[in-house]
Amino acid sequence: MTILKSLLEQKISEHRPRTARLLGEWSEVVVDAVTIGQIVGGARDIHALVTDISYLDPQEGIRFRGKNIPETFAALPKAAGCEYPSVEAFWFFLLTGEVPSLAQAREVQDDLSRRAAVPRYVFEVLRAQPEDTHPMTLLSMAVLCMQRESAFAARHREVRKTQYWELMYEDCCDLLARLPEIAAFIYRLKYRQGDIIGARSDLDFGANFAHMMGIPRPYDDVARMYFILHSDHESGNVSAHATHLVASALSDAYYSFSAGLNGLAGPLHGLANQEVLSWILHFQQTLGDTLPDEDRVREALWETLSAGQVIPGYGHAVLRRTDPRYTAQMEFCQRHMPDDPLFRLVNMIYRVAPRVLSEHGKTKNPWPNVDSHSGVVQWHYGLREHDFYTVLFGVGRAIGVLANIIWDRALAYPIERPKSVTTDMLEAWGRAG
Ligand code: AMX
Repeated sequence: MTILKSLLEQKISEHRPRTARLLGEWSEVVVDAVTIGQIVGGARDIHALVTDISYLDPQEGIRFRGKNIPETFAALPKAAGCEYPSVEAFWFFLLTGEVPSLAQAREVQDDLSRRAAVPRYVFEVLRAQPEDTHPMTLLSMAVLCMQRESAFAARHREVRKTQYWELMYEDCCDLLARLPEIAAFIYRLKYRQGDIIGARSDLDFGANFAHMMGIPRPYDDVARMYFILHSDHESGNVSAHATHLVASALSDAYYSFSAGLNGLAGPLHGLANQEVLSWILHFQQTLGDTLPDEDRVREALWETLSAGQVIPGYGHAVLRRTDPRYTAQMEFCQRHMPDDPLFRLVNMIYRVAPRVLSEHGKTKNPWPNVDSHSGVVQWHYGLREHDFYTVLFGVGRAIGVLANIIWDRALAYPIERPKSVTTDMLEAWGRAG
């Protein structure tokens, strides 16, 4: 058994009594009240889910296992010559809450490498799709068609409920390990005339992805940074919640993650990074190469708002400050590409947009989210096909949501089934005050 799996087993057995106590002693303790506004308004802010993988503070942003983004990057081990920790080190950290040594991260890398071979039929399924199929549809399809490989689906009836997590763990590791090759295949099939670059088993997750994309250094570090930043944002966002919801029916990791990807493909969620870039490029085209002044940016923002559109990359359902995932990418750009014209334009928009959105007066959060920066970095390193950007988000998101569903099975969380009511009922409660 790997060190990761045996440590995870230990952590799970230490954690189980805590869940048992919550259910046994404190089950009836009231945590939250629910208003009509929340019932009609997308369950916003209702405290109704539990996860220990990450927590999103509205002011401070995300913490992974208690560490904010700079602390996470500083704490996790980095291989020689790398600016960012490996995805493998981060996977170990998300699953166990412990910072691995470089050797432990390397063991995860070897384990994932052994699992990484993508079945041939996946490529055949992808090649058979019409040329204009969206890359997110291809990614979700690739994940879904591997469902026949699921160890959980095949064997969960043969084991005790307390062992379900082990089968889920096997599926999640297999699935995660295959994603870089599947994503890079989709990219090169669609945008590089099918000129596929084979995987290398000696490289870590980020470096292997960069290699298969055909993009030189420092894109390996861009990939590591990007996947870690996009991994998890607690449990209520659409992709995490959809994955958890589907898994709660004892559906396996393939069914569950494919569902999460379908949610990520929505323009109000993951697809926003594609939309941001289209919006900025359109804006740049109308202005030419020169950096516009603040008045011109303000005018363009108002044009979008007056047309009844949202400013993509701004606003958030939970956050009420600049997203630290935005800041982390901005800092990367300051170090590696300070003079990039698109980066300078994004900075200019950042100076103006929060004030415009505040004057517009609708959004509860006028500050940028992660998506308003991610496309700029990708564009700079030559990845200019922006309908691919949500695939990158999806590969990163897998790390968080798959860690979550392993723990869901370990703690035997039941099938999710909130109660719905009718409009008549709400009106009656409304009238009664
Ligand atoms: N531009 C213009 N209007 C905005 C806005 C923006 N960026 N963000 C929110 N609003 C509007 C909403 O459309 C809503 O208007 P309505 O009352 O007419 O329907 C009003 O402000 C109140 O919305 P909110 O409570 O502040 O936000 P929300 O929780 O309902 O939605 C989000 C959050 C992210 C969907 C929204 O801010 C948005 O559409 N942003 C642009 C798209 C985007 O960047 N999405 C990516 C989010 C991060 C991610 O998941 N990857």
